[in-house]
Amino acid sequence: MTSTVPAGHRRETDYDRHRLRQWLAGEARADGVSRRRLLTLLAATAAGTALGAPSPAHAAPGPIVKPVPPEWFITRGTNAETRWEALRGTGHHTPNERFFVRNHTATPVLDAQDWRLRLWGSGLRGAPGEERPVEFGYDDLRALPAVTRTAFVECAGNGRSFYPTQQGETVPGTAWTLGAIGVAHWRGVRLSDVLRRAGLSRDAVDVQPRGLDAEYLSGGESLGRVRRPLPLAKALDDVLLAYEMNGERLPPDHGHPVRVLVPSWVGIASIKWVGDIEVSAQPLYSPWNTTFYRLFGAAYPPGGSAPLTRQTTKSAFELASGATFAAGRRHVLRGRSWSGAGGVCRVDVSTDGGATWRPARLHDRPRAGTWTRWSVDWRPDAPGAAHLLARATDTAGRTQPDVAVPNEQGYLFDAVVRHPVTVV
Ligand SMILES: Nc1nc2c(c(=O)[nH]1)N[C@H]1C(S)=C(S)[C@@H](COP(=O)(O)O)O[C@H]1N2
Ligand SMILES: [Mo]
Repeated sequence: MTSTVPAGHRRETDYDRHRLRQWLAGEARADGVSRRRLLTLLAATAAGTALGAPSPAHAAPGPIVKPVPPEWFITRGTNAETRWEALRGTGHHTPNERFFVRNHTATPVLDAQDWRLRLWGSGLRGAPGEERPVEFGYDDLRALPAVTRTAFVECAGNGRSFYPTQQGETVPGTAWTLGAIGVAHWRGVRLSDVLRRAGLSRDAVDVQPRGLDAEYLSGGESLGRVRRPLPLAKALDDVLLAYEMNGERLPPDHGHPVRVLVPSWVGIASIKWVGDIEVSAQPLYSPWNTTFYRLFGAAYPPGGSAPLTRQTTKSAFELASGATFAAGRRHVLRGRSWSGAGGVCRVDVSTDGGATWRPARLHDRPRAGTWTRWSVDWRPDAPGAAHLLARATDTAGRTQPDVAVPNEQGYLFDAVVRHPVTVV
């Protein structure tokens, strides 16, 4: 299938502007933007081509603070993708040094002692218009009951490059292979504890955390600081405000001093460097749940799907693309599979391009929100090119398909990936 993006919108900035208009139209209908404000924003967008220069806030030394050596990472603009071969032998949790980074702009370096988290909005108790904001410092959070959880953070665009390479579909955005995921052991406080202490009203429906990183420019237009609404039901369920990652203070690139951690959901929900949380008695909208992180395309309603929530199911080999294997020897192929709908409880592997399949040995108990490691033996007999495939099934009964249903922005690729290798 070809992209349904109109031909005039193929350039990314045009495309973003097109989407911004759709977003504004949708939000206007949803009563969020007055007609006058809408016209002002559209006029600014039309003039937006002149606004390409980065603002001083974007002029940091680099978008990422930690070293991103080429043996561990593929850098992609302001982002760094983890190489799957760099996960070999790393255990269940991804070391912080090797964890992928997805930055809309650049990592801000913040001091925990100066940091404040402000909760505000119509979903807090108080007379209408007089809801009082509540602030927490870093030490206030550390004094609350601590909880820990193993969970992945995975970008909704992980696997995007396989839409073009396996399915012939053109999609804009970062061309991730499968390395926009990492699993960590997080420590922090429950968002529900903080919301209750702030005085949650019975009318609250949405909460919207916002990052302290710079405003995000798209097509020359500022979309404001990165923020995305969470329905209250999820916010009260298993969401953390995390201050530790794998037993260390949260590193700058992953949200120091505090990030939101939304288990099993698309990575954009896990707002880094959180500075404030709007608690609202009305549904909230931001470009990150309207323009972006919805599915648009032939298979979806004209206004797009509902905002993305859970991740799909994927599998990856702990191998470089094009890895070589000696013919006539026994090799152990290792990989990991994960899903946003439950633990992965079955993985089938093919070493002959999908002709025959056999079950892999699983090395983790299937658990929701994290991956299952697996292995199979392989003794290739003839030299030549080959494709390795892995197909996961989760405890909710979902199995990876052969083809992913396409969407214009290339989110949620879930099909079985063909991993090229060479037998020598
Ligand atoms: N404030 C802020 N939070 C953010 C982002 C961002 O750019 N700014 N990127 C989001 C996206 S798209 C993803 S996939 C994850 C990536 O988390 P990581 O960089 O710790 O791997 O963070 C999310 N939280
Ligand atoms: Mo992401």
